[in-house]
Amino acid sequence: MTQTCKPLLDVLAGNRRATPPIWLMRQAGRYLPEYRALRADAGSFLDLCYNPDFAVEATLQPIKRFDLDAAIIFSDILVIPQALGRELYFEEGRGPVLTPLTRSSEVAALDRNGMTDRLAPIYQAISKVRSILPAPVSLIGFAGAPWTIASYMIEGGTSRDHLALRRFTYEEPVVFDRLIEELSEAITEHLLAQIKAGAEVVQIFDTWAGILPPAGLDRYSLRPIGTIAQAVRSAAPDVPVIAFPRAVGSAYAAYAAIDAIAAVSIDTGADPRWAAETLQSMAAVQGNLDPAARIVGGTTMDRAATAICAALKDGPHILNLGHGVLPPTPPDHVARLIEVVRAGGS
Ligand code: 1CP
Repeated sequence: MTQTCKPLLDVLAGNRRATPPIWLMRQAGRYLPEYRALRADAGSFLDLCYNPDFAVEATLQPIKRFDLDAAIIFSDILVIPQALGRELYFEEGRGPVLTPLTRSSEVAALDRNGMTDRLAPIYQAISKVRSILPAPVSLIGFAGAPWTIASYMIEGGTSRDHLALRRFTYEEPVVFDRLIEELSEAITEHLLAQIKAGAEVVQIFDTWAGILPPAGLDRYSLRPIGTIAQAVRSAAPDVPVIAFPRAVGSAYAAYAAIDAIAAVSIDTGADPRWAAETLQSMAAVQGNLDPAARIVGGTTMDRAATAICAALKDGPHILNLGHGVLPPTPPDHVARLIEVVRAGGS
């Protein structure tokens, strides 16, 4: 059935549209003055995430301003380790800080009991957003992938070389497998709770997949994401799963080949013509405008967006960025991007 009233769901069902649906990773956030004001009211980033009224407002801000096809619930991938009992806070100018996980006893101590109770404010925010979103706009829930969440847990925050994480996989393979398994269960539970609350699509962010060697990619990214997507499909067959294994090059094809994955989100470095030829027969393709071109705007942005849409026009395509919106993005450029893409249809 063609769901023309919800363009994103239509494309995720495998249909091509004259103009692609549009949403942007990190479409809520610091580049919006109204977000900065809300963030100041909330006090901290985590207060924004865990107060349903604030989270609803942050989710809706980009929808009120721009003609987007989807809202993504305002939250973070790091709520899972926190809900499993790890310490988390956000430091101004530095990003997330977690107590680094180093021992097998700390993996054994991760506690999934009560996790969804601790994350209940997120589900409340989802139900509220769903009840007020305009009918054509789809609501996206999300989670980090096990590998990317494990990265923050082991490194204790953002890392340049991920050496502690990479060493851990070789030095403690059994413990690491256990961690990936535990996170996979937690992620599945969190995604299903978001779906129950009203999420119509879910996206799995594997931001750091691209640092894995081939055997590790298969073991720690592709397989766990496949297992999670399959579990979501079994419990909620109508809810499509988008996978974003960032910077995995030709391995995107292996994700697109997974039946339970409806779309693959490609990063800035992937060639959209290659994606059209290789991926689009297996899955919808989401992407992949360079966030820097979006900051520059003008004809640079217009040309980049038009080229991506042209390359992917013969199959299911969702226009998005290759990675998240960067704080210096002028909001006007977002409005212009949407206008250019919507005008390009044939
Ligand atoms: O106000 C602030 O300072 C908070 C900045 C911020 C925001 C707006 C963080 C901290 N998280 C978010 C929201 C967020 N994070 C969303 C919301 C929905 C949206 O509008 O898209 C989503 C989907 C995320 C996902 C996320 N968080 C990822 C995966 C996607 C990606 O960008 O690669 C990752 C890796 C995180 C961790 C995280 N959260 C925040 C920071 C600063 C970071 C670290 C990023 C890094 O290590 O580079």
